[in-house]
Amino acid sequence: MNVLILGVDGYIGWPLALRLLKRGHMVYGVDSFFTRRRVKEVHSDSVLPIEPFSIRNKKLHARMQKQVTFFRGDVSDAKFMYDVVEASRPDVIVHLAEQRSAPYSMIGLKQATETMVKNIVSTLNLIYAVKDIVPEAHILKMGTMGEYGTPNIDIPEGFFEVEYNGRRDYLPFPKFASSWYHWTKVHDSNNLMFASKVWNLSVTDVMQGVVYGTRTPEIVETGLYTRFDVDEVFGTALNRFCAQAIANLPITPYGKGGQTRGFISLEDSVQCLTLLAENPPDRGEYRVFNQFDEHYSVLKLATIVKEVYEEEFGGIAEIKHVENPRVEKEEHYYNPIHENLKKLGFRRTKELRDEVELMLQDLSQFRDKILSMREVIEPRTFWKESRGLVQGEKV
Ligand code: USQ
Repeated sequence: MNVLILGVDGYIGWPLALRLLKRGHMVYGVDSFFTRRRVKEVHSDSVLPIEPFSIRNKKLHARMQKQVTFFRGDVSDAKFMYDVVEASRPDVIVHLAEQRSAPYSMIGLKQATETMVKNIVSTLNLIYAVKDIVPEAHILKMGTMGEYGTPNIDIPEGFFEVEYNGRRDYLPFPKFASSWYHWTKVHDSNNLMFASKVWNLSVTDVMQGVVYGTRTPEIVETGLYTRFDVDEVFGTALNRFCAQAIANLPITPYGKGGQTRGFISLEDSVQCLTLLAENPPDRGEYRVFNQFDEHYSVLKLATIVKEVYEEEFGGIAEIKHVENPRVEKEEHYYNPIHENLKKLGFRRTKELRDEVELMLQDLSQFRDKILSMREVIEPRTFWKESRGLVQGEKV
């Protein structure tokens, strides 16, 4: 297949490109290096070293005799999106090119606006480019489990049967996100569902949980890491906890730590996206997958990291409940259904504790770098304090 990956320089985009190349697909990739720039802006860096894309791609060629056909640009620019789709004529487009940090979107009005515009407009551009150029192509779009929020009932995969005032229907499940970022994904989902109906487009909307991990087999084979963020803006829970443990910094469940989310390893995320790309929906079908392996509370994860670190690395890890910078439930019911990927053949590749041990091993080489980042690791983006219009700032 011709696969176009939007966001090919990212945490998931890069390992996905390696996997699809290995499986014999032609891989086109797009990136504007937005994440690299914004991570710098918050004075942080990827803990695992990553080289500029052109060098990464050259090394990939030297090691795998294959590489990504790369286009540099911003997919919220419609002309650029059309040009790339025209040049690559994809069978499937994997859209990972959105601003993906909830805290970033909550820093202030400027960041909220940037997240809203870039995310929603990029998906709209993709919809139109596919409709006009490759109407049979499959749009494989990264959404998030965070679209659903944490309702006090089970969460189905996108749609559910509902009875109201004596009548029944099969409707989209209500969404209740908890950051501007997560809301952009809700808006994208609505736009995709509508576009699929009007123009008969084939869409897979992936409600993915929090991803963790440092490795996929291709990363190990090529020695070419993917980025790994642990700062409070771009780092995510389990990745941060492992970095905190290895650098002897306190592990930070926010508030009570009962916040429960679906989690999936990087390897399994790549496995799922590959399965979905290779098993497209019917023409005109809009389908939803809840993509995670297991759900855990953040306190449970903090405890697992502490135990693995103490058993395998011989140190002492401290768990410190810090003030929660977010507005979210810290104790709640959580039971999302996740059967559809299993029906396509998804099987977990590693147990969580084994993956945590590998992460700790990989991160142990970069202990000093993590320590030098301690200030940006501590939470400081408080939802309640999100900045409004600042004089002199261009929104
Ligand atoms: N959390 C802590 N301590 C930390 C960091 C986070 O307790 O040091 C808590 C948060 O308060 C939250 C939970 O962990 O309750 C998840 O936070 P996160 O930063 O790991 O993930 P989140 O902000 O939800 O976003 C991440 C990705 C996003 C993706 C989403 C999937 O950045 O791109 O869409 O995970 S999900 O969470 O299922 O919506």
